[in-house]
Amino acid sequence: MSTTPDATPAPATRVDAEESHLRVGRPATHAAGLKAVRVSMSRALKQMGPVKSARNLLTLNQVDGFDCMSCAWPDPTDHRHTAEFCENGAKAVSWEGQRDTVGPEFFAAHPISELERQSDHWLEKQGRLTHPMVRRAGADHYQPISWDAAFALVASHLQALSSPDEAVFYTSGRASNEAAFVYQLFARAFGTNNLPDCSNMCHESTSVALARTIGIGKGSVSLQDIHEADLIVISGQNPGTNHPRMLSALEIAKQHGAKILAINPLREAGLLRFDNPQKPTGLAGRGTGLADRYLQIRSNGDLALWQAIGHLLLERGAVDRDFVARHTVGFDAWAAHIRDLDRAAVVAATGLDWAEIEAAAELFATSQRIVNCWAMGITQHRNAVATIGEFVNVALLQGMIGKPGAGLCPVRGHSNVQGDRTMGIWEKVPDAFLDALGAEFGFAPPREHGHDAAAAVRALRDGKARVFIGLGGNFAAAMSDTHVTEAALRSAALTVQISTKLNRSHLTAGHDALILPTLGRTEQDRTGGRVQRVTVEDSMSAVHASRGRSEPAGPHLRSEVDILCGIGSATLGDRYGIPWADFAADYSRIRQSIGRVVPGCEAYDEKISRRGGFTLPHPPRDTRTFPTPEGKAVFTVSPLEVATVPEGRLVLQTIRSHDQFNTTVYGLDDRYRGIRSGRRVVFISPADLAELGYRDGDHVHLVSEWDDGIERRAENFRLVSYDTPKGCVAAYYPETNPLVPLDSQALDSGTPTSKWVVVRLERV
Ligand SMILES: Nc1nc2c(c(=O)[nH]1)N[C@H]1C(S)=C(S)[C@@H](COP(=O)(O)OP(=O)(O)OC[C@H]3O[C@@H](n4cnc5c(=O)[nH]c(N)nc54)[C@H](O)[C@@H]3O)O[C@H]1N2
Ligand SMILES: Nc1nc2c(c(=O)[nH]1)N[C@H]1C(S)=C(S)[C@@H](COP(=O)(O)OP(=O)(O)OC[C@H]3O[C@@H](n4cnc5c(=O)[nH]c(N)nc54)[C@H](O)[C@@H]3O)O[C@H]1N2
Ligand SMILES: [Mo]
Repeated sequence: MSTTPDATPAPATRVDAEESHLRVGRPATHAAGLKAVRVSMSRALKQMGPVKSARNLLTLNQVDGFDCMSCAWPDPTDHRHTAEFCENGAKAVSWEGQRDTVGPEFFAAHPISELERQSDHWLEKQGRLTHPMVRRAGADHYQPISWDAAFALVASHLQALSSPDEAVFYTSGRASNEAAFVYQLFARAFGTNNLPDCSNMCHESTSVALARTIGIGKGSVSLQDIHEADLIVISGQNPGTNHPRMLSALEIAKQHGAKILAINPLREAGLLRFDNPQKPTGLAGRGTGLADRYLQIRSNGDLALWQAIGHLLLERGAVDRDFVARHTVGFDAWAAHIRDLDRAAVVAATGLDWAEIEAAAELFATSQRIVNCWAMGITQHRNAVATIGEFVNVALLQGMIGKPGAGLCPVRGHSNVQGDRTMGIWEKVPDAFLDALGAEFGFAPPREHGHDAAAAVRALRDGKARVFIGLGGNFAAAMSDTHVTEAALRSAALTVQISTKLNRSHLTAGHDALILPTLGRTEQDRTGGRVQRVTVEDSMSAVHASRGRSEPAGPHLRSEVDILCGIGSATLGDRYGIPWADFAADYSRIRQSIGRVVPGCEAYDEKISRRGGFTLPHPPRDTRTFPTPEGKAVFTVSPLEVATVPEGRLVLQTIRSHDQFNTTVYGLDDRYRGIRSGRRVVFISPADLAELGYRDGDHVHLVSEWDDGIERRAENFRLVSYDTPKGCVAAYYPETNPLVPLDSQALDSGTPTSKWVVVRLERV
């Protein structure tokens, strides 16, 4: 066995000083309540001051305000509360609205070699980036640079490449539709489809599975469907933390008599009970019970569980025969496969009793309107695409697509990740999109598929890519195999980060490196001397406008659109006559092109001007038509495999705390799981503690083992005895990303298997 050959400082040196105060208490049994209001108000006041707090929080998610950037959950079209946000939305807004700034003096005082040793929490906490900065090859400091010189530097690096495919254009899912459209146009006019995005690490498995089975890679429900469902299934998702506004929708459904089935290895507080802080009963701490049944499944047991549910439904004839006959293909093969299910294998894979599974199937059999929700606990597994195929199988069996109160509901993460895809941020965008793009702008877009996130790392690592541009996000920390990813970025000729806050990706600079500071969602965008608005799409395909109100964090900030048009113009000049300056001066010009290029967006500028925007077409939802090659929805057959780990090893899932947004660590608490002032914890079952000879409070190193024989390490975690199935442990990301091997990816979608990492513990 060898260790990772890399000079990167070990993450242990990046531990936050506050971590020495780590305290562990009891996990909560309900979410939100008065405490959530207190936390959001105190964060807002501390970071933004009273005036900005009021302005920002009152326009959040209002029809005429800005779209919350904390998740992709939809806004209600009617009955919006004055405060249509949640604790974590308020945290995201406060974080962006922070008054501290990071400008030239900061970078003069702090060399990169010093910043590298700071934690992710510390880095972002320093404040908003205010000036374009450059790090020239060999220097240890970032220095100020003018916008024009920055654009010229990008252009000269891009022009020096021997092929456009040596450039990688990454996008994080906060970029607006306008920015995303301009960005993909630029990449393709430059000559490459290398457009990896955060989706590759997130819901890619969903997009692949749904495109293959129902013909469109998006969910099939509206918010109204959730309200009207009589059974809501929530697998691999922690909405109390990551989509708190979803709890309000669940509360409405419960009041209408819905049942909730939660499927999760951890008993997450937000799935148990909700005290709605927007209602007096919630503030008084009574609230609504949520999950009626809780299947505490073993990690990755979902495929087996859903095969069992399909099997039991078939056995009792709970089948919508008319739907199956009219709208699907492949039923017979699937039914033959599922009939002789190996029950013992199901019990082994899920860790559940057969009786529990039967009771869950009973819920399905007796429900008329079923909505099935899922997130990262499903998508970030090796067999994720197959598992989501099983979700679809069960939905097709019962005819749960394209009827009120029913459907498939992948719950997206980043607030505009779905919109970015619609706008063509996709390394494998369909030819029809490229045809329309080429026709609109008079050029022949490249046809060869580009790199996804993992392929981009490999290309950089192997010297096949030389320039990395990040439109938002924090690729260095978000991507798997931290040491490999960081080294890959460092080997680039140029890295460019278009960002709001300082993060790890600014410190893994290529030979030359640029930080280009941009406006956030909350800020007024006055590009071209007029107040501009942008548009976004939520998890349920609803598109609407977003307009920030607050004063930008500094006078030198530019909007994402403006920056991208600057790069486009500097690099391509007037090649193909793309009107970069006009696009930046008036975003309506971009929307006119979107209207002609993007399917479903005809008359775009007009439709987004309507109150509340519009919803994109979704043929399965709208008319039960399935745009697959077969013209019908497709049952898929997958083998039932029981994933096992070697003796003495554990399966680690890497998750979010209640006090972070992805790699942005707001604070060191995870209130619902009973953790205060620390993040380096491993949640482990009492049975594993006993079997491996440890006690709660012991400290360990985590060592991940993978086929390549390289040992990946993350140092110094406190063991926390926790209610999790035996063999399944959990710890926070991004600290544990050094453990996820780059090549450990979901089949067909390439998503890093962030919820399945085989580890052993080593005593400190
Ligand atoms: N406040 C806040 N909001 C966010 C984010 C954030 O970081 N902070 N991130 C945004 C983004 S980009 C995304 S993608 C979403 C993420 O939203 P989630 O998917 O809710 O995020 P995770 O923390 O990864 O939680 C995964 C859940 O899946 C469960 N799980 C793990 N493995 C399995 C399994 O094998 N089977 C089952 N059934 N369950 C499993 C875990 O116990 C956990 O409850 O949230 C978005 N919203
Ligand atoms: N181990 C493990 N790894 C994971 C996951 C996991 O569950 N486990 N989850 C994966 C998932 S689901 C996702 S989506 C990815 C997230 O990957 P990313 O989207 O790349 O990461 P974020 O942490 O959301 O990016 C944070 C940075 O975005 C910048 N930013 C914030 N707002 C704006 C804005 O308005 N404009 C611009 N231009 N920049 C802005 C700030 O500089 C901030 O530092 O991580 C993935 N990685
Ligand atoms: Mo995500």
